[in-house]
Amino acid sequence: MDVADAEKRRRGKMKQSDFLNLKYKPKESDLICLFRVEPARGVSIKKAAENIALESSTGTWTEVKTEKKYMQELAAKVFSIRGNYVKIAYPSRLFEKGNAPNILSSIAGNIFGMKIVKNLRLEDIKIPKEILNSFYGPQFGIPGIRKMLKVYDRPLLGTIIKPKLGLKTRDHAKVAYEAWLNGIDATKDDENLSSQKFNEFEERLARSLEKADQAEEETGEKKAYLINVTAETKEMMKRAQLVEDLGGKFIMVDVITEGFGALQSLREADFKLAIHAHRAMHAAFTRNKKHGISMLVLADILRLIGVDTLHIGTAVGKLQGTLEEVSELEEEIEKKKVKETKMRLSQNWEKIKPVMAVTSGGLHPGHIPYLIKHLGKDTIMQFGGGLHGHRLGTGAGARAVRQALNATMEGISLKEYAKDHIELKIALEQWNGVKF
Ligand code: CAP
Ligand code: MG
Repeated sequence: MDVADAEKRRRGKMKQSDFLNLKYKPKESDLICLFRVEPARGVSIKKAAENIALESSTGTWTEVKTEKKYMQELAAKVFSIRGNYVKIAYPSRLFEKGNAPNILSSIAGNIFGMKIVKNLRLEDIKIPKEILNSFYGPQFGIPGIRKMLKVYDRPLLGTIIKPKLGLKTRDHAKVAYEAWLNGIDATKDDENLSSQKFNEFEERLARSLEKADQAEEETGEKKAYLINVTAETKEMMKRAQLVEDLGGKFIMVDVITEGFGALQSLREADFKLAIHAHRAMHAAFTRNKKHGISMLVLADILRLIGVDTLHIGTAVGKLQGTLEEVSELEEEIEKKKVKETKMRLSQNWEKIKPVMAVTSGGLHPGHIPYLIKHLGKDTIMQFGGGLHGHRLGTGAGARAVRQALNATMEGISLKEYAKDHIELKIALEQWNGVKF
């Protein structure tokens, strides 16, 4: 082949610079990613950004002979660089519709390990309508959860049965019953309880549902039991089926350790069950502000796949997350339209239902006024230690939680209300000074 021919061929191929076009106007159908990029020493931000775009779409570290001209329209494009913040547009044809792991393998895949970046964080994603439409989204969402529990005008109250591991089944169900009876709407398993020998799934399910029915009859309120179905995928599906067969209405899954593909299988099996998403392990990649994937992105993927309730943090409890971060997360999962900020992209969720935010981790009744003030009423407030640790036990702990909620809803200070509510009084004495 002569030199001119070779040159002609080469012109049909992509160059690294094809992945950077600061004049590019993203199309409605593009998926947009906002990255925070810290290039490696001696590398320009443009070069680093270009490499992120190519590695996460059609390119690799060198031009390859196998490229075809028809692929050019699939290249991701860096279209904005502001300080360390880089926006990249991905044509939606790059992705298989309705395949969450596939999308993540591109936009949150190899790029985090590239030597050309010192640190790289995927801050947010904006999902186009045609990708939104290829997923199920939540089956129940906030309105469905409220309808299920017949609670429309206040936050829902939940508890995690504690100790998190070790209770025998009979005791586990008894603790749940005590909590329901004394004002709690939903009791749930802890993230690391599945079907250990001391508390096996089937028996726990049967006994707890029986106790939930009993509590419903005695209180006249609706009660939910969120049993943890996290397991190997087929086993998880079997467990979910069993919950449906025995008349349960809610399940919980550790969505990160379970995996996005398995979660999709669960959602798309369309059991008549709400899905509570516990996010154990998320902080391994969301906590570092310079590197990894933000919780906002995980929340987007989880809303897309279709969980009904999702942990967002507390701002005041034992686990990391500022009020600003927790509030942004709540907006991301609960609103129909989310506005753009420096750290966040806009999103129109179209027909995808809102996910109810769960605030949990080191909470006690004294936190309720703060939580309602800052996070509003569309939350599930969950108390583990801050309920079962009450000096007078689970029943009193549950009453203290319900009293603190009633006081706040009636606009009365907890201190005032505690004067004639002994359980709340004790809870405040016990925990108001605790610092994390
Ligand atoms: C809370 C909890 C939850 C965390 C999860 C725990 O118990 O059961 O798993 O809230 O964190 O095991 O820590 P306590 P996040 O009420 O006793 O703290 O909501 O941030 O995902
Ligand atoms: Mg837990």
